[in-house]
Amino acid sequence: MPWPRFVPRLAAALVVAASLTSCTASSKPKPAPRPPSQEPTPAPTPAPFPALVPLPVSVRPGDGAPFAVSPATAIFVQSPDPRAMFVAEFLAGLLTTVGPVGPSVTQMGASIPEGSVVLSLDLDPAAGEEAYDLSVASTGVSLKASSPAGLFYGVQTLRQILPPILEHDAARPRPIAIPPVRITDRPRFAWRGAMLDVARHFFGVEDVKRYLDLLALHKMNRLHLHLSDDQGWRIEIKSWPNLTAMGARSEVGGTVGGFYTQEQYKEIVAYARERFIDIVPEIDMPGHTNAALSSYPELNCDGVAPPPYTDIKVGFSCLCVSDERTYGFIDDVVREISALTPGPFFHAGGDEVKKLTDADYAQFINRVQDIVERHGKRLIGWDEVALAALHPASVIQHWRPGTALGAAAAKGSKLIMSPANRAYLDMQYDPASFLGLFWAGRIEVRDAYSWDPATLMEGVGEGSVLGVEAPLWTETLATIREVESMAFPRLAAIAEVAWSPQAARGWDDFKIRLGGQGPRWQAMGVNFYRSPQVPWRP
Ligand code: IFG
Repeated sequence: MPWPRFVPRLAAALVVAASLTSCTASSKPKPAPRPPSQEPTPAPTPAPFPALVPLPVSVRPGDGAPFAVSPATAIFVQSPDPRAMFVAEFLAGLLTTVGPVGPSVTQMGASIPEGSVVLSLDLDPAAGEEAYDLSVASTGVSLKASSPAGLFYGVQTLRQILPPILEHDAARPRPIAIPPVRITDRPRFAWRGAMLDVARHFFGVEDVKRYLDLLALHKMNRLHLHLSDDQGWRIEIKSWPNLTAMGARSEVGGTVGGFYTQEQYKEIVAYARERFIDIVPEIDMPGHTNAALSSYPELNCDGVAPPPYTDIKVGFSCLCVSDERTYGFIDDVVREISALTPGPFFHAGGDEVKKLTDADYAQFINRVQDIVERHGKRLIGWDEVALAALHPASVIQHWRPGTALGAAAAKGSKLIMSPANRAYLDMQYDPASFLGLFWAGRIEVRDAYSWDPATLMEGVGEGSVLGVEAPLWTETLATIREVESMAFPRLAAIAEVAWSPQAARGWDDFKIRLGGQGPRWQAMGVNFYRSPQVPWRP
């Protein structure tokens, strides 16, 4: 059946039809039917405004007719920046209304007809680097930002206003009507991150890209890849080939592991950067190193390489910190990975070291800090690194509930907050869960949502907090669908903790908006946990 030629009034009719309330029978006699010309047009009661997560700073629904997207709709991006063009193309892909051809996209258009979508970078920079200003009216859509990243986040918000069915590649509705609204927004924290442990179980490039897509939808901008541990070394190091030739052969449970060639790692980095996400590589040291130690005898103090390890204990492995060859190894690894990583950070791990004195541990971290900085990166470490003489540029990632880091903050260290009893997505939801662990306690969605990173820890206020990150350790997770079932819906909660103003956040409102994400996640095929705490919209 040929689709009806799309006309704006059809969109208006759709909105009105969708909002008509059904008349209820009343005891009063029915008034005599009036001639059609006098039938009052029912005032359209606006449907509840689409559910937005994370909550923007300001959302003011407009009045008047919606913006009607049609095959004639054109997108203009009034900046020569190629990254702004990527955002426009990304939006065009979402707004495809007729077959495989989406709206036209013009960069630096000379004349812009009414009824267009206009992206521009002329928002006052004082609004914030990742801020955006979105205005939808029947006459057109305007999205302003002070950086391409801001444009991208404005498009993610617009995406959540669009019908979820648009996420289906195959089905495209006709027509699309976008309700009028004015949204001004900016993130609370600069670091809005997730960590994926690809060492315990290996996840290939396509799985990582899938995870990046889901992070991008929620305005998150950091993906920390845990690239090495006792069970596996997951990135090619050309100067130490056995790290992957031997150290990547297995994973937890003894199944086949895997690794990223440097070309594949660059592919992940590029895909992430297009979506304004920095990849943060982690080589965990001096502990969590059995995969490296089993690949090179000379990295072991006794010169004997231990066997590969496929169980899930921690703390038993340690590089030989008293042997200079270890620092040559670390220098090669940091050099090669840093050269492939445009982002400013290198994560050196530092967690769960049971084989060293505090003094030897601190001395080791101090040397690694120098190596990382020599290769142009800023060190990040799990919160044990606070024992070392950290430079102000180095970042502490808080993970152990109860750790006191106020003194480090007072000395100028910045923190990423990843409290294991709030943000560890490998923690089970409840005792009925069969995936995940529970050493830090069980975390339901409300637990992941109801905390403030700036008041969590004594002496660590807003100014000391770079932001929030949700680690997902994969001892018990072997597939991306299992990862999704642990990550969602809690990652959306963490995304709001990281983005939205604390004073505007509340569980009773959030759970409704979170429930509203269900249809979109279903359209995207996300294997999300239907938490009983959330009123999931069908
Ligand atoms: N702690 C270990 C991880 C992982 C985790 C599982 C950190 C920093 C427990 N270290 O979290 O390697 O085993 O929940």
